[in-house]
Amino acid sequence: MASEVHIQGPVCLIENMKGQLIPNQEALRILSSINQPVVVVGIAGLYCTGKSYLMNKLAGKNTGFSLGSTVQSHTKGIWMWCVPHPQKSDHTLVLLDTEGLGDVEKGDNQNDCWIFALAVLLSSTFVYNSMGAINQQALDQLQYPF
Ligand SMILES: Nc1nc2c(ncn2[C@@H]2O[C@H](COP(=O)(O)OP(=O)(O)OP(=O)(O)O)[C@@H](O)[C@H]2O)c(=O)[nH]1
Ligand SMILES: [Mg+2]
Repeated sequence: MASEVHIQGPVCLIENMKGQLIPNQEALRILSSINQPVVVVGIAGLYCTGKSYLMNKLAGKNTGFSLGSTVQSHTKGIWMWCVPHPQKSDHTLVLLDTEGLGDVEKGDNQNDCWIFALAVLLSSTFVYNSMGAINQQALDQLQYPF
């Protein structure tokens, strides 16, 4: 695969503009330039729950996906980061970080559903990030895309 893909940081894959989800052409070009197997790990969950932080850790980095510093939701749309797979030298790891769900200021449940569903569909391994124990509320929130 082209080494340029690896040296880039995260790029926006799906832009969330005025409630519409639009694929970013540059990100699609990067993806189509990868000519080896990919492992796609996506994450979704409530906003401000450390999703971007965790994905940076999965990339083996402290920085990368932009982190929030307030109580407001931070990541918008779906962001992608292509890094070498830590164990399979002939694979590329594609990390997908998504916009947090349940932001009361945004208040767009339908848009949340689309983001959640896209993350599930795009991922070969999907991480549902929830705070604390997996309780009934966390399970109820899994109804988002269904
Ligand atoms: N020390 C520490 N800080 C964390 C951890 N997880 C998240 N944070 C901090 O919590 C804040 C929010 O984390 P983000 O990763 O931006 O949360 P997010 O779920 O991506 O938020 P949205 O993009 O708004 O959905 C950041 O300042 C992080 O540095 C953690 O496990 N340990
Ligand atoms: Mg985030």
